Amino acid sequence: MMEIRLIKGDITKIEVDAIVNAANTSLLGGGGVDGAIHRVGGPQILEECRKIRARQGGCKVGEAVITTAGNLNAKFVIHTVGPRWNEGNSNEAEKLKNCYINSLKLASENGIKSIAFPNISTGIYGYPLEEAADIAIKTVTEADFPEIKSITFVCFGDDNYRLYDKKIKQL
Ligand code: AR6
Repeated sequence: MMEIRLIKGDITKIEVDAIVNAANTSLLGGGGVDGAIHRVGGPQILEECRKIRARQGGCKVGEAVITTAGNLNAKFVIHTVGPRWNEGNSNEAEKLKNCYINSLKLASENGIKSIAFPNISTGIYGYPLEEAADIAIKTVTEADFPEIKSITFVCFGDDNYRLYDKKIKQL
């Protein structure tokens, strides 16, 4: 039985096997949650991201890669790249769904039992909060990865927290 949890706050503080990063295709860091993860996690994460870049040239939108987690409480960071909101004209919903599925798939392949997601694409990438929340919750509840026992949504802002709280209670 998979548990769905909701926490308001900073994902770098969460104690789970893996936290997910809302990265960009370069994997070289940025602002928002990506900036926070690299800042708290330390240089080891970026070093591993550079190796992945050398091997496969970054990460495409909707895909995910995994590194260790440096100084974070988590054991791994799963870096996924959300879509930039383009008024719904660029297949954003499918791409956002793929972020959650591919992150869970990678987690499952790496023996991860607990994972925490930020609200991918809803910051700098401008995805409308309600649509993004619907996709995130529907995708993880319908996903079938029996080894993953716990999925935590970590909401940084009040608006996202309230939305998730309402929607998760309706499940
Ligand atoms: N913990 C949890 N959630 C956070 C944190 C944190 N410490 N900080 C911000 N958020 P964003 P995106 C929330 O902008 O929209 C970067 O430059 C934030 O409130 O981090 O996918 C990357 O390198 C929002 O709800 O990611 C990319 O270039 C959510 O995390 C670009 O931003 C996502 O906001 C990706 O944009």
